[in-house]
Amino acid sequence: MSLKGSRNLHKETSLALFFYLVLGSSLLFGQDGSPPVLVSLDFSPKLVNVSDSDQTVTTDLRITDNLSGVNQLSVLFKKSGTQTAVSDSVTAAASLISGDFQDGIYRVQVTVRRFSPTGNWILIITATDSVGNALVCDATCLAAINAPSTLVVTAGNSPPVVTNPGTQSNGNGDSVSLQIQASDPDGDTLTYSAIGLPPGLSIGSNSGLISGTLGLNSETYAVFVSASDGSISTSVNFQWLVNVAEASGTVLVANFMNGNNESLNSRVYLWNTSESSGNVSVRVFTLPIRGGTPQELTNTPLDIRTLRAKSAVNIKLAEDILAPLGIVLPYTTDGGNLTLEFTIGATGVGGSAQVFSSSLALGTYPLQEIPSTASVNPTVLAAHFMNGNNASLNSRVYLWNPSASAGNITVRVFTLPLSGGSNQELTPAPLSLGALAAKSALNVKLIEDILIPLGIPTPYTTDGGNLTLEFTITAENVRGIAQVFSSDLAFGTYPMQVIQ
Ligand SMILES: [Ca+2]
Ligand SMILES: [Ca+2]
Repeated sequence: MSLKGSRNLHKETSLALFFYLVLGSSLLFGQDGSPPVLVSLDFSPKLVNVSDSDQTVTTDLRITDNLSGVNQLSVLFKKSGTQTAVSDSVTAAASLISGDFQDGIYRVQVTVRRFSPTGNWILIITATDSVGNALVCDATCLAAINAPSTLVVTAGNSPPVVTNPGTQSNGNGDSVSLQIQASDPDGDTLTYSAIGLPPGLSIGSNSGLISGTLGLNSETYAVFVSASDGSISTSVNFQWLVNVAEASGTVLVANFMNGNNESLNSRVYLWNTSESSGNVSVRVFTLPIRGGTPQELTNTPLDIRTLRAKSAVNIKLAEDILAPLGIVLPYTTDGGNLTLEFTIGATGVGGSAQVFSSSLALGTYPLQEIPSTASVNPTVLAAHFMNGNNASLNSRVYLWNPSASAGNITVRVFTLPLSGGSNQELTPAPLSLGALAAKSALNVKLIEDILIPLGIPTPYTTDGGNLTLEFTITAENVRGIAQVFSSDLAFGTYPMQVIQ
């Protein structure tokens, strides 16, 4: 066979193969046995608020079908776990916006009615071709093509969500640009505001961008940033250190009320939250009643031990602290009350302390976290008394001034009405309680030191006898701690609070 003949034979074979494949496949696939295939999908919005009106959700999807083409298409959103659903079933012709029924882009809109149940609504797509082959695509199938499957239905106004940027640290003269990250679940437009920013910085009310150039002040600032949706605002607070090294020691304060007796097994549990180890030391202070002289019982901080990163230690008050300091037990001055200030000398530590006395429920308090870097001046401390304003209940507030300078204490007294009641201040002007020395504690009697001088008849019985007190300590860089105690009321005893 010639070369030419061989080439012709090859051409004929190829042609035969071509016809075989084309005709054969027509015969083989002459019946449409395949359901439509969902290629891609998206819907918008992903969250609807049904408080005020019906809400429309628009779904765009691309579907292919071999051979007969898409005929019917249904988009259904169903509240998970219920029968509640909204859907729109349309003919493909009505919703085809581009392409054809074998490869087309479709748009389907559903209406979520006002007052619909809130929660997550799951999307289900069904599509049928012209001969009845059906596709059903739910969350699993949608996930397989990276398509969304959950519609969030909400009602009412949700507050903005603001991400706390955490402690900021800059040098003098730095140029600053910090974007506050916030969003609103309802899609409301947010406006931003800030208080306490270091001089030179400001926040864009529409952008949430904090920018500017820092001055030469070396200080720690307590910054409060708020984002408002027009009716509700959400705030975050963080510290801004300008030319100040981050705190290397955390200060934790614990009060012992008559719990310094060895038999009471009084302890402090400390937790080092840092990733680095730190040296634990303690200073011991008296806790005198008003008029008494507060003083420190340690000449220098007492070293206790090194605390490893992410570690806890169980410190015995009598054996580990008071005995080594030569303090005779039990300590009976000032009603036997003591305040202890622990410092963990680790990097970037935020610590926790818990006080425990085995025989005294009132000696047990929840974990406390008290930042050592302080900047707010003055400090406001709030304390609540529930029916604890009777003289026989021996109600008191223990105050601690952690500042290195003395501060004047004032108090304002407010009612604590039930919801619906009107609240009011019972003090015509803040009542002065005198000065609190640096690093000192004070035991303030509610009845004798506050209510009687204010001329408030006791026991106070309006509003169920409940009162709120706001203490202010005017001192440098103070952060304060208040603890409420009523001897006969377990519920009158509260942990120390740190309130910036
Ligand atoms: Ca088909
Ligand atoms: Ca909102």
